[in-house]
Amino acid sequence: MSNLYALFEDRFPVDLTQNFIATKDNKTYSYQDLLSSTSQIAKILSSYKLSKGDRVIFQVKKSPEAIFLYLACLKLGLISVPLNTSYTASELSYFLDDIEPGLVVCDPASPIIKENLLHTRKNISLLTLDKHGKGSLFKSSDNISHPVQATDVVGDDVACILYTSGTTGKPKGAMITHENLSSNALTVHQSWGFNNDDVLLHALPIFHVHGLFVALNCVLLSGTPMIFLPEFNVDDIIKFLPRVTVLMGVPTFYSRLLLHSELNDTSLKNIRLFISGSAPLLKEMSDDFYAKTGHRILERYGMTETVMIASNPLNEERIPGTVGQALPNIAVRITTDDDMTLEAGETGNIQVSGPNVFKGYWRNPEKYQEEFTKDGFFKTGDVGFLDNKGYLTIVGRSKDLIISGGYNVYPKEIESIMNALDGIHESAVIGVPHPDFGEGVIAVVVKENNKKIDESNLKILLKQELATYKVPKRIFDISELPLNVMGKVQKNTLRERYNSVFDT
Ligand code: MCA
Ligand code: AMP
Repeated sequence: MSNLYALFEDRFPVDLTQNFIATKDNKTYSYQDLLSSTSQIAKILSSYKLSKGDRVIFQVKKSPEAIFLYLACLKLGLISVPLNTSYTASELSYFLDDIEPGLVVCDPASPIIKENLLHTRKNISLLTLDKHGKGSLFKSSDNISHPVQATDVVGDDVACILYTSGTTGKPKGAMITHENLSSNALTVHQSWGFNNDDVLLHALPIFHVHGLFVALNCVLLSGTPMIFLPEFNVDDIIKFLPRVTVLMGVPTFYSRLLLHSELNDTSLKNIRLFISGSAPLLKEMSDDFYAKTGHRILERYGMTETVMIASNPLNEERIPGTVGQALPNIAVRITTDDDMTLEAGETGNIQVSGPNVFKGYWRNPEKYQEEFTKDGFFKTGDVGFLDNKGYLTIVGRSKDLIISGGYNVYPKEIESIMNALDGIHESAVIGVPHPDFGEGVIAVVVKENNKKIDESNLKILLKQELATYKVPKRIFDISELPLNVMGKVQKNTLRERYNSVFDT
């Protein structure tokens, strides 16, 4: 079975009246609703003369209908390209040009509409979908009567393109296939013991691997319900926790939960599993959470290009500070810079191979070649070591990347924008410890001719270009950047100097 949607459909509960989604305001959608809404959207999409392999961008708020839209794309063999809802017009322009979609579905308040971004870009259809699941997407459905069959796809066909940046600062579209997703979905579903009694609390965004694939796949393969919250809000999490068995989140979810006075036996009464990923979960935090709740958070490790790579076990020992062992059928090795495999205990580059590893970067074959070894392992850009039992510890990254609250921020992208601003000679963007987001983004700038730069004005300017989570939380003046003998900015020196700016 190659189409991921067909795999899901095969696992739906026999009784289709069972719940698939319950929303924050207690609206429910059954598996029957999923089937009919997905078919209805598939009919609408097919009336737009889209064919297999065409791209559908969606930049929409989180709603059950957004999930049905994604499922309809899978069903038709269309390639979904979900985009962060906080992207600005200039960020969106890049994606529109790079991906050349046949259709864009966006929120009515998106810059795509407000700034008329499709005006000069021809042959792109536009539909809207708002946070209530309403919009022009549904307007045209009434007079379409023909039924729509799932499109035949082979496992190697691309299901989704998700953007991830790089050291060049230009986002690259990672092409993730039906096989990547199906194999990984089956693996984590089994490894984490998902079963008919589970109810997932879903509070993640649905434009990334974590919320769209990892969480949703486990629900759909079990044919069970999820409580689907529009965003993370710690009071809502506490309110809904007693109704669920599993929560998946980034470390910030757990640090905020730990501070909540109502994290107690009542709120935890039905929970069997807390899962964390997308960013490092500090050992101390894991220990504090264990001490307070009796639950050892299961930490796992993944990437956009590889979906899930490694996980702490469900039933064996979960070792805090590690991301566990390679998942079944996935190989993880540690190497030197010239790809020689290192022994247990030795620190080096983390490389991965398996059916989970993506197909390539959209229209960027050179970049794809660079990221693989001669024998076909993907270079993650993460640095770590394996112990004798195969547990992986991530100690850092060779890539210049900041992970803030589970979102990736690429310094190069921000530096390029800052350096082009009037009055800035050069800049360096770094991540430093942040009590809530794990790492907080800060910028250090050298001004041109001692011009005065106002921090808040600079942030306003940056917000016009960048999604808010990328905008440095603090900006510092410096007379010159510390350079090494090669003329490269010594970011470690800067990180040491500004290490405690977010201390409370
Ligand atoms: C929001 N802001 C942030 C972040 N989120 N700034 C830095 N880092 C963030 N993560 C900005 C807001 O725009 C706002 O800016 C200000 O910070 C305060 O927002 P706040 O209300 O505190 O934030 P929030 O709305 O509560 O969001 C925090 C969050 C959210 C719940 C942690 O960022 C989140 O849902 N993160 C999950 C991301 C995720 O799903 N990552 C998975 C990637 P202003 O005040 O200026 O307006 S997939 C992946 O990494 C791999 C494959 C994997 O392994 O899973
Ligand atoms: P992304 O490019 O958004 O897919 O982010 C992938 C990156 O997130 C990985 O390369 C890691 O650097 C990081 N990451 C994901 N899970 C973990 C984890 N459990 N611990 C540490 N880093 C993680």
